[in-house]
Amino acid sequence: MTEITAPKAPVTSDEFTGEIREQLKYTQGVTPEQATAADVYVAAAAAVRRHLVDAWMKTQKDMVSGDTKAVGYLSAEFLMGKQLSNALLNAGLTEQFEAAVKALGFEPQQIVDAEYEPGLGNGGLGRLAACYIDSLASIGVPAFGYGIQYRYGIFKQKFDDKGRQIETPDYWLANEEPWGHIDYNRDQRVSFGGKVVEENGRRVWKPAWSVRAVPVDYMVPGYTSQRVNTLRLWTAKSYDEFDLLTFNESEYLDAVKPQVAAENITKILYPEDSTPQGKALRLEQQYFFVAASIHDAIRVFYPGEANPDLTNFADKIVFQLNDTHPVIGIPELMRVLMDEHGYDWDTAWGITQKTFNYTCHTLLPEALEVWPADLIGELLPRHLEIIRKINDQFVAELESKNVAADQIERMRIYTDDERPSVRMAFLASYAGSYVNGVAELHSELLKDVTLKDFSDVYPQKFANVTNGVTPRRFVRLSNPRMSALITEGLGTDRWISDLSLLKGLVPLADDAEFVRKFADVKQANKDAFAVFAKSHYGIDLDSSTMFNTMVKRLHEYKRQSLKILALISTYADIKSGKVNVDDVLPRTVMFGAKSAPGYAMAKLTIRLINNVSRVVNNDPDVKGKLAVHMLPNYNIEMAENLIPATDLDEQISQAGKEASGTGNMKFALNGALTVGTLDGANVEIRQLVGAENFFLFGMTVDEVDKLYAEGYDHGGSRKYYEADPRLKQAVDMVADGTFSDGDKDVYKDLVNDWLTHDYFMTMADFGAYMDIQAEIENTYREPAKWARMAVLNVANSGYFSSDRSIEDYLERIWHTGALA
Ligand code: 26V
Repeated sequence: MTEITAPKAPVTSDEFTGEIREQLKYTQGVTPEQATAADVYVAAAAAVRRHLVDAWMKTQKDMVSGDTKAVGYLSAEFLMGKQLSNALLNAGLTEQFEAAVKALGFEPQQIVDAEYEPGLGNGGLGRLAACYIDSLASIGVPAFGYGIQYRYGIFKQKFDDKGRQIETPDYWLANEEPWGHIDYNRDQRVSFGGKVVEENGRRVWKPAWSVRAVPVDYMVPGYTSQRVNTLRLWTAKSYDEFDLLTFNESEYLDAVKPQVAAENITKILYPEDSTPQGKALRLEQQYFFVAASIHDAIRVFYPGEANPDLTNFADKIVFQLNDTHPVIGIPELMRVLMDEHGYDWDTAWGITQKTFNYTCHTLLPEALEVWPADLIGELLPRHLEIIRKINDQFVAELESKNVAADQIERMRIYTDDERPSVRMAFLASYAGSYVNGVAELHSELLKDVTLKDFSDVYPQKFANVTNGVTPRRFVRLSNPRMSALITEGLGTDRWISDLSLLKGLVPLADDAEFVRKFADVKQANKDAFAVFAKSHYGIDLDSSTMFNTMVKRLHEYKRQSLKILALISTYADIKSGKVNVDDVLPRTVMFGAKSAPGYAMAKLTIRLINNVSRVVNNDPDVKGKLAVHMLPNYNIEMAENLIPATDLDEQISQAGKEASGTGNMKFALNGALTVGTLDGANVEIRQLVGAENFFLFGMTVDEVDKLYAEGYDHGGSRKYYEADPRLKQAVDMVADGTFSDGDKDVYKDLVNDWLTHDYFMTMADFGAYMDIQAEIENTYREPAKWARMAVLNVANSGYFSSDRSIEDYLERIWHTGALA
């Protein structure tokens, strides 16, 4: 018998219908007859929020009164995705909702579709933060997510008639947003600029201007845990003080300038760029949200105390720094402890060190934030003093440990050169208790390469926590057909909160009936995605072909260009008759990727993909065999629909460059097979699902290093082009205007890079990538074998639940647990 552990129904369908009607009437002011899908959506959201309030309040009360340490997850990005289905699932109200909206004359999907997706993140880093707060609540760990409520999220992507990416603003707050509760009574003052003066032997910061940080609270309900945590996103408001003098001189517009500037702080999410520049506004954003959050934590954990004893602060809350973006919180906590609460340096340092930990999400040294010291000095003069003092203490500590002078020089937090700067990753590595990477390989490389100097001196600080994804959103909700089959196979739905139970599916991989059902589910998901693609993008997909997907941010290191070159090669071979068209495995290749607006090479790659798509899809010679689509505006909703419909997933980054990847986990958990390199979490996925169930190709980290040592990126790639006729033909077709109406100039920067530089070694891995395709196609031609491999991928991927990641953080880094 199937054991059901989902939350018990708190109300009947009729009662819930009544609650929605009430919201429609008293909050929206519309009759059920007048109500549109958007009205019902807002009413349903308000109704489900009411069901969460008691658990939310109890969680907060238990958190403050109990002795379980809370987690403060500081992140500049939370890529939440739509909220309604998730909130309904966790509140145990899904069925009541469906019945209620039908009673009101709507289809549930219409109501879900009325929600506008909040895109408050760039990619994996922001989505990871969202998965982690889901898991914290589901495990019952008291936690705050602290971040920024940007008025404009990640841009919306369109393509122009030449296939180029066009960015349009994402004004996600244009319509009513029923989830966030703005709490004007829990605001914080955040100050900037000015100078530091000496007063009675103390350094006193006299800021020049202040901004009002107002929290917008989002409930984060746990699945079956009866716990509801808080995501507190700060929005900037101006204080009502304006320059009367200027005003009296009747220059009204000048007088309101500071107000406008204040509110600009949270106006826009910065797109992750090809190079992180020292943009003043970005530093303002970072300081704004961490300063507000630190003060908020003190207010929450020492309620009403004028002179709280903050020596136990680190027993109340531990802050996780999600990449370097919140690292300015370190000197801020030092300043708060010393300047606002009177602690001496050493006491403040002891508290600060215990409070912070740092997660690094990259390996590329150029992606680690470095701020010009003069910019910090202008915006946060007191913090710069503190940073310099931390640096002095650090250098003295290294000297006392007899660290060599050149190593000390490399490790400096504050670089004392012509243009001094502050290295945020180094500040975090020194000041925090732990530094962790996000997959085993990544953590090893952090220790051996990126932060080697630090791991030499402080080996005990380094830890690994392999990323994970929430099984609620990315399996249960996004793949209901497969979820039902899993529950049937396991005889329980407890896997939703204990994903390791998927292991129980392993024996079913040899049960022909189960494997057939599994294949049927995949086919149904593909059919459903074809309908989705038609309605959302106006394209026709042939769901009888293999669905081959590559979705992720566009970066050279991820190597979308490897995939596109391989496609061009296949296309050319069919056209030239080199391969018999009847031998070609019919495939639909789908890309989804946004490029940073200022990243020229990435944008050119998007243009190329669009034009390969145009040429291939309009060529009758390959019809029914090959179709290529660049789906616009890749976001969470697209991922939720496309991942369950995918047969083959591409994780083809250059080894040693993708810190972890989380898309790779979502695909494996949804029964897609992976073609991938030994990079990031691919390594662990392959270990767990079995090498025989993973299509591995390409160079290893060591092989990559060896090629660099031989000078590959200074002309070495040309050799591969000359040696492999398939590669030569593909590159030549890009160069000769086949995909640009004969214009040879359009892609010349791309071609030139491939042949002279090719830092990420697309040319060198091309042959291996083409070779593995034959194996993939042969396997796919045996549907039962493919489906069996897919079942084994699902069965062995339970490890990639973000619940497991959070358990690892609790044990290795936070040293705390769930509320009683
Ligand atoms: C920034 C930059 C800017 C300079 C050029 C190259 C580059 C590459 C990456 C980044 C973003 C770094 C932060 C980030 O988003 N990391 C992602 O974090 C995910 C969650 O841990 C992880 O799965 C991805 O592998 C990692 O790229």
